[in-house]
Amino acid sequence: KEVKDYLRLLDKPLDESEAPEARNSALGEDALWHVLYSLGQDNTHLTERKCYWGLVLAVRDRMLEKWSEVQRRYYKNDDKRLYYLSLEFLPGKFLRGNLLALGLENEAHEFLRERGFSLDEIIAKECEPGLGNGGLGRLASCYMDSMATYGLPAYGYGIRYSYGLFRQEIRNGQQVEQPDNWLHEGTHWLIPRPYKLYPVRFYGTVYEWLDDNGILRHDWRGGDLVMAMANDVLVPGYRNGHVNSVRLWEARPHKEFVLSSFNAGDYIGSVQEKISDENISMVLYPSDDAPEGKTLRLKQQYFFVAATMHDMVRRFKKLNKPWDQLPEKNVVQLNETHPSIAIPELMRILLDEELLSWEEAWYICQKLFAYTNHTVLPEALETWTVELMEQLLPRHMQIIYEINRRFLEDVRLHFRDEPDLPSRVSLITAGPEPRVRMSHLAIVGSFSVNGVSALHTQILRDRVFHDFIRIFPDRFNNKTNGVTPRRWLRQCNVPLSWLLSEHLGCGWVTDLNQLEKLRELVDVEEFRHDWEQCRLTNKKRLADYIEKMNGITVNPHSIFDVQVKRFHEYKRQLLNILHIISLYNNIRKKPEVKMQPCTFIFGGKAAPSYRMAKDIIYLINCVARRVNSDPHTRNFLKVIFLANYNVSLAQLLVPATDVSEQISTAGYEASGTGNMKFALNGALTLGTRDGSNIEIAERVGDGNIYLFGLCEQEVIDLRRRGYDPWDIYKNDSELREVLDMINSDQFTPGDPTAFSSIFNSLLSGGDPFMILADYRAYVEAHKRIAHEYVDRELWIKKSIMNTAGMGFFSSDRAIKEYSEGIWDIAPDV
Ligand code: 8GP
Repeated sequence: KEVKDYLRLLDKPLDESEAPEARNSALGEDALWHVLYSLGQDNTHLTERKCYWGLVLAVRDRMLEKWSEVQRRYYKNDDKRLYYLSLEFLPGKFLRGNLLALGLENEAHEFLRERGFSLDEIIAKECEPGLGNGGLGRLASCYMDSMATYGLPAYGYGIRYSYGLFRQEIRNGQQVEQPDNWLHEGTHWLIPRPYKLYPVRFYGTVYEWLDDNGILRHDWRGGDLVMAMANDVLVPGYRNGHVNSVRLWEARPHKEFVLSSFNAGDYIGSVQEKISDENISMVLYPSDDAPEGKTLRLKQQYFFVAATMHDMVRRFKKLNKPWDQLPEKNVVQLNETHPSIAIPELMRILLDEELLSWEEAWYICQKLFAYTNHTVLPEALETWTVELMEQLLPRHMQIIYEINRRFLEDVRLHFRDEPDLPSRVSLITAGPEPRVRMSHLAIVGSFSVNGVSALHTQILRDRVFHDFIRIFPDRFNNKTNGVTPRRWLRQCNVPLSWLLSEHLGCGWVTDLNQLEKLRELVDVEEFRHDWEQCRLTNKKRLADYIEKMNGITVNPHSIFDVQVKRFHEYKRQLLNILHIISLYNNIRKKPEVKMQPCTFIFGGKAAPSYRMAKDIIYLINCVARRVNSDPHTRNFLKVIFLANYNVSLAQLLVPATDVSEQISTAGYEASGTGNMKFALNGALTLGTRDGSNIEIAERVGDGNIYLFGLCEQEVIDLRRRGYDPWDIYKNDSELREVLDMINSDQFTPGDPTAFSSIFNSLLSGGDPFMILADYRAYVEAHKRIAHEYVDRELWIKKSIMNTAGMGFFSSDRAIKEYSEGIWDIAPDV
């Protein structure tokens, strides 16, 4: 069968029979109605923009109807609700996913076609909300999709940043950050709720008073008030008529103008105050794995947490139930420690506003909150100085002291012969500048603490939170991450989706384990042929994009080897580029040896303040410039850096990738989720035994993945024994040549010190991420890949076996595990 057949059908629903019954009016008619009546524009002369926004509003109408039905049902059925608190969400573009979920893709396509527009082109121009940094935010969005598809009574909560993660440009090889003003033309995907407006307090004073029973009570007053305004984003389930929402808080000034200063003639001063209030939700902090100790960041955290707790308490109060039922009717999942100030905030509400006793309030908190940890990097574990906390949130600091006092008292009682234990587990560090350890607060205040892959959870148990395991043995559990098959297969890989549905039916979209049935097809030659054609179609599409964006022609028959993710030393983009340089040297030295052509593709952003990560981006671009212009090598080797890696670009790259680079130092990557997306789409993983790579290997089979290098224990042992990168430098001449090139002006003519910081970190700096230690094993793995890729039958079989084995990594499975193992909530569909 010709692949063209699949392509012709790109915009058609796979499973029309499952599309929900049509509404009375057609989508197109509604879109036209909205152009006139909602946008206030002439709908007899249509532009692409008008059609887009008209469609958005028509789709939104359909979601709103379902959403309000679903909300009423939650209330009527007295469902237990989940609150998923996350400082980041990375949903990607909305239109295609929403059309798919509602089964409206075909109708939208027809509407546009009749007017001379294309759905693909319109979607290409849709702006992407970058309200997250990377893995953590994208995971939150995959989970929202699965919750809606499973039908869970769930709400996402976060911040409506005016500026998302910066837009990355590459100028002269270097990363340049540009503001991401994603709301510049407004968006109808956000539904503003100007009447859902709550005050949030900062600073101020705590007053004490005695209640009728002689109990000391506290009252936090004064300070600055900022208003939190709700904006809802609707999240439809896949073809199940279920719609949930994510509520994003936007900061609004408490008073339009401060009247006193206004009257005193200080007009600008009073406007200034309004501006500083709005700053709270202005911009997302661009650091992936290192927290910013800035006041504004803590303000953001408390701002969205306070508004969210207010919302939860308001809904609960409508039920007229006693307080001890709060955790029976609600559960709060904290995505990392960023929202963990929710614990003292709820304590404050229960103690100071609802006048519960400490014991009652604490009992409720400990049954309500659950915490997910996403990182073991010590520098990423969040702490705040007591000084800042005391200033900004004086009442919360008092409550944290009291939580800590009671907790440590308990620890002393139960672990009498371990006098050091209390200081190790204390919520507050000792020393001249004491700090609050947010992870300790989250652990002590939650009933569940989970890691995001089997290895990661084991590391939490063995190392990071070892002391807490003994204090709370039942609290720790694993929930291996997952990705949504709707966006990461059905939406991003239309040719393969068609092929799958033709052979397996459409059920895999919501039941990914059905991909297992592919195992029966690996030996069917025609099927393998079609599989390869689908992959080639995707690779050509990516090649076109590269040509357009980077002006470089790449061969779609070359191996597409892709490493896209945030730039961080532990993710080891450096290992990748070192190997590329040595390949380059080899081709130049032995032009007679025929090599399998290879295209190495990089993408990813570096935190603006992360010098080393930015140097690595610069190095990659300098190597790319040299390699791509060298007539001796350019038929065999291309190096591409794609600027501004984001969800949309990932959707283009994932289905076109042959080799997925997942090469972090073992023990550092909590899970990874890119690894799952690539393997699901039939890429072969080249990876270390880190994060969820290990579990991927278990599912796809050792023969269908390229694992290499030191495992976590070996990394620790080698470091303990004493690791000297100079030894490797001396003994490996090929690698030495590469390193010496970096330490010269080979890639930066006239500037021999451009990469000396990289060279020094790898050698005199002790190579903290063991790049040289893993170098040989990495090179050998690449040799195996180049060798096996040529055997097309073998490679395609392996590719199919990858997709076949990835059912487990659906976020649907993960969400089911969370809802049964932690949340104790059931679907309401
Ligand atoms: C990331 C982990 O690095 C990644 O391995 C994992 O797949 C992803 O979370 C989802 O679980 N962690 C973070 O993004 C993270 O910890 N960010 C906060 C520390 C700032």
